[in-house]
Amino acid sequence: GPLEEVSLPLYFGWFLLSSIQDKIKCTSMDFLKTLDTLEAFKKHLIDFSGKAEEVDLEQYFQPTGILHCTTKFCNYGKAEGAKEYAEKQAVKDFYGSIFDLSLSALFVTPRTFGARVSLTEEQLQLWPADADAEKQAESVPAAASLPLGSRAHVTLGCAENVEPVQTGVDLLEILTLQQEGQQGEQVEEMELGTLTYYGTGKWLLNLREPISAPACFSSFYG
Ligand code: ACK
Repeated sequence: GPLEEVSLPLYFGWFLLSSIQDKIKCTSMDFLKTLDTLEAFKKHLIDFSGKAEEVDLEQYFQPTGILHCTTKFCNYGKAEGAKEYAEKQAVKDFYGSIFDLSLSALFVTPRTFGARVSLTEEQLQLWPADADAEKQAESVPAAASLPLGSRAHVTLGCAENVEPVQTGVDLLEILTLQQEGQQGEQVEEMELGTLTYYGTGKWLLNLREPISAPACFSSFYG
């Protein structure tokens, strides 16, 4: 009946606790502010504005709501593998549990701003192995050969008219370049870590100290 049809959420994921949300928002805004002032960034401004004009990155990226790391996008049951995922033993067992997520990098592209999440073995039990979330990113074919959980991220902001689903795609693109052996151009040692440029507006800051973020495994209905 209609009730069953809406019993699956829009997505499952880890929802960052509010105390750490504020800290991450501060850290990420500081990063954008600094990135904006770097000569190396200014040199590649055309990737962002189509012109060599200044952009205010803090304005450029719109916040996208509660900070979270999606494990499975279910689309209320319409997404492939949604029901199977919801019935996984690990999903039932860990529902409502608190985890420590490790945010290991920040990345910026002309479309999205996000944090890479490095999952532990335990956390990978909640990653959809069957539907293989990596392969859902059809626009990144080579991503299929990346390790499970490579797509794990927290969306921090999106450019105008860009959907949050793009953040994971952008991360996979960067990781695919790394896997193909592209070193990128190490442009700067920042306080937070090493900043690398991967071309066409793709920037990655590997955090010297990963940010440990407590998060609750749950679901979002909207
Ligand atoms: O930022 P996100 O991870 O990207 O969190 C949102 C959340 O689900 C609600 O929209 C993510 N999302 C949307 N569509 C998909 C999809 N097809 N595959 C994986 N994640 C998706 C989006």
